Amino acid sequence: MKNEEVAAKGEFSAEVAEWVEAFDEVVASGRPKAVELLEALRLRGRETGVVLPYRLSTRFRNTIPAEEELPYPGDMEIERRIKSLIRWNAMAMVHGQNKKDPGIGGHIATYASLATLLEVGYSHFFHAKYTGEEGNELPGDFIYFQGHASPGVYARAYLEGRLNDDHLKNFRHELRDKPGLSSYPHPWLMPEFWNFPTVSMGIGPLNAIYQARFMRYLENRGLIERTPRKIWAFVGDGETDEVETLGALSLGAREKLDNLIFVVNCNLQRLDGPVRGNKRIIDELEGVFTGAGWNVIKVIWGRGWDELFARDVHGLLLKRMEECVDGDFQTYKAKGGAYLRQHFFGKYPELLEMVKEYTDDELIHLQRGGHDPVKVYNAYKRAVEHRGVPSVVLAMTVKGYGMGPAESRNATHSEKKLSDEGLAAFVKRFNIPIPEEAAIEGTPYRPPQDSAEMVYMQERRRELGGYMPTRSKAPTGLKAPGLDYFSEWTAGSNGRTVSTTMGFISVLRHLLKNPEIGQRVVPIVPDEGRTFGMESVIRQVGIYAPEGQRYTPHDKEMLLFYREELDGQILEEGITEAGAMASFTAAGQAYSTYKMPMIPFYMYYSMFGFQRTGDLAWAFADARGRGFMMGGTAGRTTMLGEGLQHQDGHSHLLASTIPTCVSYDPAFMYEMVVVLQEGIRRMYEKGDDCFYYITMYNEEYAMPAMPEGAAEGILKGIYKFRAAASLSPNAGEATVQLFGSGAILNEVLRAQEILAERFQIAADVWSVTSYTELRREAIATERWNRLHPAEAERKTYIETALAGAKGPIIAASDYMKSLPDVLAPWLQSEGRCRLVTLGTDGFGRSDNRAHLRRHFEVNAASVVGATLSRLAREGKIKGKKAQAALAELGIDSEAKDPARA
Ligand SMILES: Cc1ncc(C[n+]2csc(CCOP(=O)(O)OP(=O)(O)O)c2C)c(N)n1
Ligand SMILES: [Mg+2]
Repeated sequence: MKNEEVAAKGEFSAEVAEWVEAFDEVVASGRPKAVELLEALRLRGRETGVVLPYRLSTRFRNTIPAEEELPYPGDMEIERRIKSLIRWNAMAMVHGQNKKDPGIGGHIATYASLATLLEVGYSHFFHAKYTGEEGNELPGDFIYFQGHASPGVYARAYLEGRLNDDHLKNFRHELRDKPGLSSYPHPWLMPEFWNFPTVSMGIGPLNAIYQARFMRYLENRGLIERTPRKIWAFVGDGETDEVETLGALSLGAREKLDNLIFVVNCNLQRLDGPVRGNKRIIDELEGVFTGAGWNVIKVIWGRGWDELFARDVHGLLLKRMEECVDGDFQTYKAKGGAYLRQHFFGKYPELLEMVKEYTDDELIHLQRGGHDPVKVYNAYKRAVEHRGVPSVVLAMTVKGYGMGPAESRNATHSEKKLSDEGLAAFVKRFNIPIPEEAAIEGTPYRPPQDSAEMVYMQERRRELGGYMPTRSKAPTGLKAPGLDYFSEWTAGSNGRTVSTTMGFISVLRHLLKNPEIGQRVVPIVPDEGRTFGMESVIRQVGIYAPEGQRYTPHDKEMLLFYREELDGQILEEGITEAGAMASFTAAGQAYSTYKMPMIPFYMYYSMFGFQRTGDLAWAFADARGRGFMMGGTAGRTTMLGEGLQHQDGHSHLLASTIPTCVSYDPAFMYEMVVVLQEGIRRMYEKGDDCFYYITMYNEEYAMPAMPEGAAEGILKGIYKFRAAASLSPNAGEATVQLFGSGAILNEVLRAQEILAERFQIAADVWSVTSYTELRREAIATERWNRLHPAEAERKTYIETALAGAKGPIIAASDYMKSLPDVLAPWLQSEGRCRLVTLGTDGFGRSDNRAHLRRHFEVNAASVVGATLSRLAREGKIKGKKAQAALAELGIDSEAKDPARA
């Protein structure tokens, strides 16, 4: 730029213009030199006290200047054809289905905006495999797709021949005789296709970050080879409002995750309207990602604008763009070329002049960057090659691109079908060779296999290692240790008092040493390692730290110092249960994604588990995740002191809502190791797609030895722990049954003694390890009975287990009453429910266990009181006698109901 031109801009004085001209000359001699000069000036400025205001966003234009772009390596014309065919088939699939089955739904506008961003990836970047230097095969990339763009992913798979017409016909018709396509990415429903559930917004991006981290973890631990593979996460701009999307960005830069690429599809719209009508989402995201230390690549304008920018010597075009907010950009797209000319260019006569040779149609077809393969290619190439930190591509697109009048309108998101004319226009615009009637019917179209576009498309995928996504169902192939491996815990603690948490940590240490599976164990903890007594584990296997330990820990002289290692085995997440769940997810899927079965044990405050990150647990199940969630400091009355926020009385109910979550509430260590052994066997030897939730308490008591033959009952959910007769030989047959779970089993055992000694009532005590498993078995049996009325009725396990056990059943646990109540249908006698449930409904309090258990009415006295009260109702003892006994037991019959207090 000439000096006088600069001055003519009116932005600079003549003196400054001279400096600018000198700078331009430096730029002309080479950009690195110019960077060096600016850096030197910045430093000099700081020394002299001249500091510029700090800004995290740059001008509203592409990060990569046009002159630095590399030419496109593919055949753009053929790729455009392929993209048009995919656009059509996605549209035909959704449209056709809604015509046949009104209201079945599906999204097309999102894929319409995403097509180029995905297709450039499919043609040039997404590796299903890599080839190593010796021609050896290396594993491929992971892709997290925007969930509701799945019609486009299916449409490509259809063109590729992986899906057929029946699949397309059965999009959102999963329950028909032919194979169906699930609405969104669900590995549970399409286990050979989808890898990562993403449609609950925010979960995909969060999981992608921790996936990238877990990949490095496996590499640094030497379990997998370091390869060039990438993790691509496609994210909606509206989706960035979810805290999960942006909340973990800093981990990416901190751990130098240059294997991670985010592509944010900035179509400026979400469901109800613009993402940032009054601002620009791209500026905001640039600031956020830059601040988090990511490499940001903005792709705002397509090639059509390059020429205008080149002519924009006065910087007026950029200025005009920066005057606009996203709401304006949407309006321009929606209203067409004439409006754009009048309202955008028309503001400045120079701009109007600049476009005087453009027709209105040409103006409106000046593309946004996310629809220009050249711009997208260059951005991806930079992202892939960037080293040291993750990259984000912020690509501006149009929601509903190509959908004619629906483009850019707020209603686009819910556009499931175009009008008949719209469909006819679509096939015309995108040159799909089918008759108009077929278009109106939403008929898919696949060109002959030997057509140029099909040959090209197959060739590109061959080159990049095959089709994507594909999910591997690799066998797990681990051998679980037998129960004898856990004999230290099945033998009991010999009177020594321990908690199940302490016990579990010792089991964990033992498992970490196991020659077969020790290396596969992944302890995960969100800053509660010390709460659970993990110091010894930290010493034993170290905390994973990609930079090792760059400082001398202050407790270095201690035996159990804070040890961080490059190949440390523990994932100490810091205070993020969501992040820890994401690590758990990456590890729990590793048997499929890395063909490397890993056994995560995620230990956390049980109150901050399903309650806080329930949707991540749901996605974990959908992803066929395997592993152990270990809910520590469990039980509303066993977790003393902390009070309302920490005392968990419902995680077992929440766990029961997830179909593949197998949950247990063990009281004793032998129960826990029986469950752990079976869990490892089922998930890692047998290959069941399930995961385990086990609660751990911090109350210390003596652990008994495992009674003979208890294992089956422990796993099914119930077994008799102490019969009345074994308490006192002349007790006679029990007339009452007591159920206890977790730490509350001890209260129940004391109640059994009080009933025998003070009231001469013989009661059997049962340990209920899982109400949820018992119920699942019972409803399955009942369903069978319902569907086979002509056959002999089958008995549920709970009924079989209790056969011959007489009298009312008093159940107590540290969880809500609705947990034992799930068995009520199978615990009836003569038209009355035998079950009396005690539980911890209501908000917690800060106090000690004795007071908490009295308050929630789950202590031994309350179990005795409930028994006597029930016997009185059954006419077995006098009501007055029972009432007096309650008083003697210290029970205040007029106390406030804890469920409402
Ligand atoms: C947690 C969650 N909340 C709400 C939704 C419903 N939903 C589906 S798509 C969508 C809008 C998405 O907007 P954006 O992220 O900008 O994606 P676009 O379709 O514009 O590409 C919403 C709210 C969801 N899927 N997940
Ligand atoms: Mg959007």
